[in-house]
Amino acid sequence: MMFPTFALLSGIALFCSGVAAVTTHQINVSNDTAGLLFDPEYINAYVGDVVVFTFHPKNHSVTQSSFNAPCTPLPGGFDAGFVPVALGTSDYDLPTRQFTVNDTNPIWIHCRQAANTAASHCGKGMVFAVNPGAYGKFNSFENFKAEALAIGDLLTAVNATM
Ligand SMILES: [Cu+2]
Repeated sequence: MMFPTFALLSGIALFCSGVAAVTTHQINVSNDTAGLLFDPEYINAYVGDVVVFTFHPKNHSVTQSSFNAPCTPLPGGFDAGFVPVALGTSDYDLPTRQFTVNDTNPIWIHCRQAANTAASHCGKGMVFAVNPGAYGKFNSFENFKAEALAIGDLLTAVNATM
């Protein structure tokens, strides 16, 4: 009588260990004070995890770019488009967009509002990443954001001379 019970229990254990837990990551796009930021700025995620973006006022995008060109949309990449949100919108009514992580490669994201102008949100550091390189690696989130800010500085300088 003991053997069937044992077999059943071990079968349950195998089932549990074989199912990867899917995590849902909640990301704020801007905040209550209209900050040009993603919160958190980056996450580490597994294949199958879902990344949900909640849009705060005023008007932002979640647009995939690349490490080498943080503020340029990646051809064929993920792009939520612009999601305008009225000031004063209740937290319960904030719109969301989401995507599923398909591999463990870094995913680089920016807001393309006011692209290529001195007001570029990306150029002011509104960038986000999934699975960036670790701190100190060439492809760290810190280096990605620094490059976005450098692009912003350049756009501001160009604007000042026109
Ligand atoms: Cu923005």
